[in-house]
Amino acid sequence: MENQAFENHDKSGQRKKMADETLADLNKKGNNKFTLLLVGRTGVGKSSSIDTLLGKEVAKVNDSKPETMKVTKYPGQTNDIKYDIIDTPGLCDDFAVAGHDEAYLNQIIENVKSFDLMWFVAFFADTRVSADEMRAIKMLHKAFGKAAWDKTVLVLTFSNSFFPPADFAKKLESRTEAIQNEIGKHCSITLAPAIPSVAIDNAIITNPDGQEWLGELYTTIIERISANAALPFIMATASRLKVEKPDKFVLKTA
Ligand SMILES: Nc1nc2c(ncn2[C@@H]2O[C@H](COP(=O)(O)OP(=O)(O)OP(=O)(O)O)[C@@H](O)[C@H]2O)c(=O)[nH]1
Ligand SMILES: [Mg+2]
Repeated sequence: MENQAFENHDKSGQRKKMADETLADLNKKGNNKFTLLLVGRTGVGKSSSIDTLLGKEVAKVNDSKPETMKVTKYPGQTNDIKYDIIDTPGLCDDFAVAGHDEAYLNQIIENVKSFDLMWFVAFFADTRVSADEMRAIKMLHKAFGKAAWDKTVLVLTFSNSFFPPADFAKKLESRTEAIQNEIGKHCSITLAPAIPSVAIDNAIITNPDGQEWLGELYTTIIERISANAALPFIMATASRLKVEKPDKFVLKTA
């Protein structure tokens, strides 16, 4: 018993040492940060989703409609890793039409020099891609070209608002395809179908199929985030990771 406790203590000591060395190495190389770009209509849960992922309040959760279209940067730091969350309020909303597109596009280009991952956030249960989402997709393509879609994850929120739960998997497929098809109008036909989607619900830890969604969101991010940012992202969330299987890490819920 005593030996076991000693062994566990020793193991965690070794892991801490490894983590410290990795951090020191990232710092030395100046590779200790990442940037996430959030896109989606008002109220779809952009801020809530990022807060759930990082386990703390980063972006302001809003119950009212924002009236300004202003690209906002939320800088943060966890475990010595710096990150920028860039929010694009209004980009996907009706009130942004009527000649403002060009101004907003310039604002995006000016403020978002580069990013490591883009979340395209949309309601899971919606039946179609809205006209304003279509416009936003067009603008994003104009701003970043097809490279943007390589680093995109479709985050489909409010999953438990969907009914009936038995059709969840079918709905996930059709909703994903609809958004991929819209993106596919602008980039290559092979790129769009490869954009992954994750259904989530910020109010409930499971999806309608009973599966916890946070682990899948986490692993999908690791697969899509730019190569340089993967390790900093893992380090920023390391204290919340648990080993589910020898080769599979998942995030502990907050
Ligand atoms: N039930 C449920 N509520 C959610 C979910 N995501 C967000 N909410 C709630 O919906 C409201 C809007 O969430 P936000 O995270 O502020 O949405 P947003 O997309 O950042 O909104 P804007 O910043 O205004 O564009 C808040 O009251 C959240 O608590 C979800 O997946 N399920
Ligand atoms: Mg928000």
